[in-house]
Amino acid sequence: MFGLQLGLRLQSRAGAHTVTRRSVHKLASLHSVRTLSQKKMQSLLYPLSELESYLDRSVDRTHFQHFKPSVEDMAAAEKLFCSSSTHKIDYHSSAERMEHVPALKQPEVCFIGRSNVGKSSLIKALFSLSPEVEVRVSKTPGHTKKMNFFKVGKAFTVIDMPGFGHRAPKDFVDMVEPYLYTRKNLVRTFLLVDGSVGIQKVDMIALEMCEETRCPYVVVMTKTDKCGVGVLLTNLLNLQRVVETQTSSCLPQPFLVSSLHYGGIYLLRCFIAHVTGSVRLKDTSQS
Ligand SMILES: Nc1nc2c(ncn2[C@@H]2O[C@H](COP(=O)(O)OP(=O)(O)OP(=O)(O)O)[C@@H](O)[C@H]2O)c(=O)[nH]1
Ligand SMILES: [Mg+2]
Repeated sequence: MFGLQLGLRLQSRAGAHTVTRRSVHKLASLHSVRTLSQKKMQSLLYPLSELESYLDRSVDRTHFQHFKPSVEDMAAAEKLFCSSSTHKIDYHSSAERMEHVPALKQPEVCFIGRSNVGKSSLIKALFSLSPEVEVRVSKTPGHTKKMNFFKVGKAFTVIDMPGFGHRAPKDFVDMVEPYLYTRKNLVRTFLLVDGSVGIQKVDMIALEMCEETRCPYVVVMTKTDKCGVGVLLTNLLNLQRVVETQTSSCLPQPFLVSSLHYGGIYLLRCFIAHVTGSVRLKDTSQS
């Protein structure tokens, strides 16, 4: 296995990913995470750092550290994801064509990926502190049929895209490509890859499309709770090698998330707040 060739030092396959179902729903906020043991807290807040401990010393960790804000920075970012009377988080509209896309001026971030990879679930987890925001998820691939726009106050807009691949809407390309190529206020695209199965051929096509747009994008590995540490590390190192050798606009650090257990959600909230210019990080070395 690729991970093993790189000196992967496997310890326990269980460990950090064991959070009971009953306790999971309480973990939406940083406040609740702070009540956990140091080890559990680390694994939820900084999933990459937690995985690092399984790697042999010889493995280059440079790309594990590009974005590592403090817990205080994450707490500042979290406030943006809490809806209030002065800061409303809400579904705004849906679009099937570029001409239906709303004329919003705020910075935008969009989520793309294979159907069923967990795009809508990830957005739902990001908005879990505002449960009144309705984001529809489904076991059936091809569920999200339109580009769905969610406004986060006056700060930024989040777009849930239909998936590509299996059961994708027929007009997927006509719908999504023009948006990615021409949307002026799009500040980041998040390309989701299933962390439990690793990067697939169809993900590579999406990666190439992201490269062609020349807009900055980030790879997010989803469903990290669905596999053991060994599989996850193998898939992660494989993905990092692809990003390193075949991309120029992609952030070298992938994000790891579990929308079920909230792993990595706090870090991703902070990254979105940062790239949309909604929070200023205290440690200015983060970029
Ligand atoms: N275990 C686990 N399951 C997840 C996670 N994220 C999503 N799922 C499941 O994956 C399935 C698909 O999730 P969605 O969020 O609807 O996927 P999508 O990418 O929006 O799919 P389309 O809209 O069809 O393109 C659902 O059954 C989710 O419950 C995760 O982090 N962990
Ligand atoms: Mg969806």
